[in-house]
Amino acid sequence: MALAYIGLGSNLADPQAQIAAALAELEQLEHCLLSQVSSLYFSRPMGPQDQPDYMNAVVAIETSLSPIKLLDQLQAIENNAGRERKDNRWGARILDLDILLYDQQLINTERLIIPHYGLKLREFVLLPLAEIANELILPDGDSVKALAQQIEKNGLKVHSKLR
Ligand code: ROI
Repeated sequence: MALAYIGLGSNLADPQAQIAAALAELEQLEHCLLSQVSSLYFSRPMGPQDQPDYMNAVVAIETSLSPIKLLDQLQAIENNAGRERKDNRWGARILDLDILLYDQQLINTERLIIPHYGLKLREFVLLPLAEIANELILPDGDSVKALAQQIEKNGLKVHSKLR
């Protein structure tokens, strides 16, 4: 089994309900065990500011799925939520599920880059990750705890418990 960390984000169509529904779907995934769930965080948009605020969370999943099979499953959940795959990389989204880490693997392909490029730069990823994996060391040797202590909070707030 591998240990993967997944980032969840939403800023459309009742973000809190979207994250809760995604969590329920992650719990049902075959060959996956949802092992940890962060709090739900309220966060200001990174990128264009003319979009609603976000809800974000991070979960840990033990899985026997390969990274690409896991990605397929996550994209199916995004599509079920009504996510449109158009060119809106920096725009509002109903549901975003990103593989942040997959064990200590480094993956750099057209479909998948792991560790996720935003991991160390985004408070709404790093702080929920630190909540559930404060002792984690990234593949490049950086400590999640130290990175989380240093990053600008940018108005990030714990909104509620998910578990
Ligand atoms: N901003 C926040 N706060 N949370 C996100 O999940 C998020 N996702 C994105 C962009 C548009 C970069 N901004 C975000 O994809």
